[in-house]
Amino acid sequence: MKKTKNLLYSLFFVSLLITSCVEKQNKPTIINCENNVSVYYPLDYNKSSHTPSFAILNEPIELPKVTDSSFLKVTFSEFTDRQIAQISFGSNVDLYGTGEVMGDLIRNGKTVKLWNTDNYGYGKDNGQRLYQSHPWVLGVGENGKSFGVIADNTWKMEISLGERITFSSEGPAFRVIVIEKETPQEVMKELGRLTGTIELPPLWSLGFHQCRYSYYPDERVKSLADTMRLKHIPCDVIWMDIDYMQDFKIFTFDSAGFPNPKETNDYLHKNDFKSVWMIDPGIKAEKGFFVYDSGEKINAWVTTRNDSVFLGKVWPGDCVFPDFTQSKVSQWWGGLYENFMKKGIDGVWNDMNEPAVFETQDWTMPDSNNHTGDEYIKNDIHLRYHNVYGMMMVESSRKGILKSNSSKRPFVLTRSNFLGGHRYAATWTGDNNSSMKHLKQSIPMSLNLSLSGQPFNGPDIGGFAGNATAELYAHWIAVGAFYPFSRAHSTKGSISQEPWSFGKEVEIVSREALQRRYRLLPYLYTLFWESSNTGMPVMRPVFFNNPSEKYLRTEQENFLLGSDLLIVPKWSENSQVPPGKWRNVSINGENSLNHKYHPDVLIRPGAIVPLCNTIESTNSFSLDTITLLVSLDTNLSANGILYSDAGEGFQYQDGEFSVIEFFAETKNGISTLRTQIIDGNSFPNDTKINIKLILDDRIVNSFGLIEQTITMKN
Ligand code: NBV
Repeated sequence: MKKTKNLLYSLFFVSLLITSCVEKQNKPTIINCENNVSVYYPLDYNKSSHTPSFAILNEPIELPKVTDSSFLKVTFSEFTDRQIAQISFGSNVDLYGTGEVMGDLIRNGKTVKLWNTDNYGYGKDNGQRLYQSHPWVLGVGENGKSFGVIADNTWKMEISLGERITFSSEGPAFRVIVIEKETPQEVMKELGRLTGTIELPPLWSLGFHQCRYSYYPDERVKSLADTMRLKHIPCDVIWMDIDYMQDFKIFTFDSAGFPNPKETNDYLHKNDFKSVWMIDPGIKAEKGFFVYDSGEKINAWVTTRNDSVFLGKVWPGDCVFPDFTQSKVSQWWGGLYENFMKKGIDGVWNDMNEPAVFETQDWTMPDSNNHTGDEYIKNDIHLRYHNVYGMMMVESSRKGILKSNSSKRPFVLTRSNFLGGHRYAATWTGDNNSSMKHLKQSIPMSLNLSLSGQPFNGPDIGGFAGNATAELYAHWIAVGAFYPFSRAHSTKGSISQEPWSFGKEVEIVSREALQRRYRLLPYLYTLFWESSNTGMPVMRPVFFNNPSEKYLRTEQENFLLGSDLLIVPKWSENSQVPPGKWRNVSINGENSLNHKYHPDVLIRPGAIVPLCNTIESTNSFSLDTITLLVSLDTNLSANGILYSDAGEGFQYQDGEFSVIEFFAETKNGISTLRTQIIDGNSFPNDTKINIKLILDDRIVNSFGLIEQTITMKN
């Protein structure tokens, strides 16, 4: 009796608590749109707290009739301190996405904080909040039928993935956009339509990048470049970290270490390298420093709740922070790149843009700080703009860099970003550790970033914090050659982590690994072209091959590069390979099967993959001779595609490109290969083609010219 009474009391108090916390449960207004997109608005939606949308570039187009045929149910509820949107999706759905996260590829049961955080070694909060925020979930049902959900909200938020998807935000009520499609690929393409896709990157940025915190002084940079060439390690880019700056002041050069950056860049260019230099958002608050003085003139800074300029400590000491919510500030910021790029700089690295602020409780600026805004972006507090601070910075950087030289494709790398920010910058996954754990983690992390609309991404190869061992580095470079963004980086004070730092064996592994990447450039570049057209990721989870095969859904060691190559790292333990005869291929003469480090590369049955010759820099990239890896399917046929253009500049927008399709088939023991130029007007018509027809027990080699029908006897 006493027990029942107690239970009744507790029930009474719980319901009291619930009713006092929940102010309203409300029924959304549903707008059905084209392409199976629906937008759900909560009752208290206030447009001005969320527009313009940072994630959405192309607003969904409303349909005249409301159908509400969705199998998903979206509900909103309002608490005193938070706004919640919940999406019920039924059972047996695997969830992915949620951006840059630690943990498994499958996100069911996980909670992620969307609060961009400088998270060294992924140590804070168990890595459950990292440098970027992507309020996006991809759901894949039992038969492959899929959906995607965007919470169109920049305010501080949490996503938890239980029986329902719950977005819980500390800001005002927000809208939810739902995409429903037959396959996950279709969902990704729709995400690409709504958020926009990447711009075609310069070809050189798909090469290998060598970085360290920091190569100093310029002579060390030059000797690094010399060693790369001397040892024939394929490499395109050398990176300058903060120590090139004078007293960490952005847009300046250390007079002792980098007295003549133009000459350093000329040297790199002469040796077929490009250079990328770092720019942080924190500006030393020092009268007489030209960046500070010019920003001061236009009141460019983020202010405190009391309207005084906010000062925060970063590398140079007390700093001010550009307030990118004002267009005049973005333009001023973009303009700073003009003289900078004139020093022969090819690309820019925006770091610390969460923004990271030292000696503060949460390593960033206060939520209550003020962003002035203008007629486009509303004045509001930092809690609203924190997650898009990095995105606004890279948008301004990219536009400024493009303006400084409108005939070159800008390359910007960013640490912080937001859903949709792929339009402006490629990304790396911040300060990982030199550990096997983080090498393995890099695959699901890059995959979920890719599934969150960020195709151009990769981690620090070798690991940033701590010291790599020979074993770790060899494994990492061997797999890292297949990341969409392939850059080795390491921190100050760690041992050297160049391809030759761990002895002869690892040097050879590194060379071979990067030779594999460089030979795959025609295929890789075609994938980036596809991504820039459709939003499809470059690096894809294995289940993309066959979304209705449940056993592929958890695979997070192997991954697909495009749809035709499966990368199987040597450390993978439970390799799940899609159905059909995926054949092991040698990309550059190597035999991965008997190799300790090189991942196996398996080609999809029915695929034709184009390769170029072995090169050490994309400066020597040419399609005068190509090699086609041909793997027939059970119908004894295969096809493939190759996109090519100048690899730089924008002439491709005026037709200076080509798209070629290849078809192979075998009939009565005779195989034929046909090529067809299907678009564009700039393919060299005397391209020589080497064909490698990969059969179960041997490879049949043949050759011919483009546009000829080539026959071979099996
Ligand atoms: O600029 C120095 C580093 C950089 O190398 C790294 O890649 C960034 O993630 N930066 C962070 C600041 C300090 C790190 C300890």
